[in-house]
Amino acid sequence: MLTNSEINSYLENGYLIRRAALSGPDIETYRKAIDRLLHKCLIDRVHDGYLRYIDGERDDIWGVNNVFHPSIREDALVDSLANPQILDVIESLIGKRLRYHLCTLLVNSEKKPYHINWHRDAASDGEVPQEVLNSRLRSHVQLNGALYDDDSLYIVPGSHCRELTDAERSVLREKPNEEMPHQLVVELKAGDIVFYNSSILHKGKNTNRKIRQTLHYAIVAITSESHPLNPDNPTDQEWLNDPEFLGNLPDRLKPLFDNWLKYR
Ligand SMILES: O=C(O)CCC(=O)C(=O)O
Repeated sequence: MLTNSEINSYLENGYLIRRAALSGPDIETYRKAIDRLLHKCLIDRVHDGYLRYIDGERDDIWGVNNVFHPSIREDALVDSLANPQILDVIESLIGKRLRYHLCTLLVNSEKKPYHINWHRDAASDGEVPQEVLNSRLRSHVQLNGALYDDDSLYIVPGSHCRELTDAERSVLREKPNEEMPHQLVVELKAGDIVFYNSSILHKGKNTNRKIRQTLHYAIVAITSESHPLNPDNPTDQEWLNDPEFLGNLPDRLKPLFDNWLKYR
């Protein structure tokens, strides 16, 4: 699926952009599913606890967590995780033994600017020891799949595999959403997908509320170091045990959710 040069570029830079990965019909199908899902969240007010609120206040959102939850689930979005343009790429990057980790939707806020601080996903202050960063090079893949043109994700290429520089540390401590040395705005057209290592320094910014519907998924690799029943995983997703959900998954996704149960 990927060339060696694409894989090496991902490992070296911490991200890989696949242009026009999603077809026009897929984009249309996913957008419609998201419109229905947002209606359930914002008008019917189901699934409140999983909304990503701007500034923690409950009047505007920038995303929805756990979009496979039965109260809002849309089959088209479940299927999107099995899209070969997503799953084949993830397999090329981290192997075929995979475990579900997160399925989120990122959207534009309606009233307030969206601007979150620079961070690494596992450490909001960015401080992660070198050996841990080394161990995460192929431990997982995160992605943003744009259904509308999206320039909200900012990254520092190459920062996933090294500790912070003094200049980065001072931005994180003193002005944590301002310009970072060597920052790159990830410019995605509708249908483009960026795959990235979530240890990369990154932030989100959409201060003028430009329309955004972006799939935000993460999958982890099962390795010899994976722990059965990992206690770090969220425990509030009992719905993922639902036999109806598990029984109706696309075949390619079944092992990912079986492994979620085994290695949780
Ligand atoms: O808006 C984005 O693309 C960044 C999201 C992000 O950093 C996060 O979910 O931790």
